[in-house]
Amino acid sequence: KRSLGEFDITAYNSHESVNDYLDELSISYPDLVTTKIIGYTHQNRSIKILINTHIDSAMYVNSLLLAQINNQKSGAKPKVFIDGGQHAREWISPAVVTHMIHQLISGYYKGDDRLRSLVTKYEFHMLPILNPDGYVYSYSDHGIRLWRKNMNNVTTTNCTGVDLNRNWDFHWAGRGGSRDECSIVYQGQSAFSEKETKATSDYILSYQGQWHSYFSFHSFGQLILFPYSHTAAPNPDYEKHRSAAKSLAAGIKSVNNRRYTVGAVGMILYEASGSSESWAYSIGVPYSYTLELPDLFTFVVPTDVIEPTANELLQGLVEYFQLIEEE
Ligand code: ING
Ligand code: ZN
Repeated sequence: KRSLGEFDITAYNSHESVNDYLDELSISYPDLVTTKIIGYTHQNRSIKILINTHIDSAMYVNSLLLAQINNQKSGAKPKVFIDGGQHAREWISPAVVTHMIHQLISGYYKGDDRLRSLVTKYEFHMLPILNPDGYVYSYSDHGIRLWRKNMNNVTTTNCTGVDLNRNWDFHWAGRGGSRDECSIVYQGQSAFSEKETKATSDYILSYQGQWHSYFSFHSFGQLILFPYSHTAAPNPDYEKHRSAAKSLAAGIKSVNNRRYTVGAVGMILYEASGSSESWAYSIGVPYSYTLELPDLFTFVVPTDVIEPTANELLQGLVEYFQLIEEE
């Protein structure tokens, strides 16, 4: 069996080796990270999440005291959910989430103050591959590289699967999804009909009220998108979402000069109902985003884009949290 050092963090890895890597991290750094299986797919693959459970003792005691002073219920750290790989063909997304996990851990041990403060102040719940069956199909020599949906109800090629980002329970079956099984944006038989969206949303709901932010990584387009997605109308927190997104974009740009465009999904992209970020916002996650990673006009991105993208996103997150903390 492969050891930790053998995982190639700069490559596109199989679902199995990403999951093994997460477990190896939790074994090598038990005081920093834990993994959890949050559910199983239609083809019985595990949906695995990694959490930085580490508590810096001084910070933690401080937050408990503060919570007492402010008469709050708990001194728990604000939680941040990051998922990738909701769409099978968008390989850069799981690769970047995995790379960010790697950097957060190695940055922590190397004493990178920037990353240290991130994992000390926030509890990251990171799910690199939300759609394992689709990813495996896209990854396989016998599959279809540009597959988007999951692999529920395998029939003739295009009519297989559900578009997971049209299956969430917020304005499900509104504009931008399809009732046609053979459509690339097939919304499923009902909201949360799919095991992947059901498992992930149940997990998020189990910590309802504790989330600070939700991020879903897709490709491509270099966009930072926020609710609403089912309509072009602005959400009630539009200005707040926009200003936080702008600091995320500024942090990203400061690293490799890559420019991200900021806006509400329904305003700057297209109307798409039943998406994860609008659902997360609807259940009370204060800040919720879909990120469209670098725009090379294709889903097939060379591996040398992975690391710079992870680097700039981490700096983006640093500046994003700073801005929100200052408000
Ligand atoms: N794009 C997204 C999609 O699901 C999107 C765009 C973002 C829709 C947020 C709804 C909400 O169609 C890709 N590339 O998947
Ligand atoms: Zn996508």
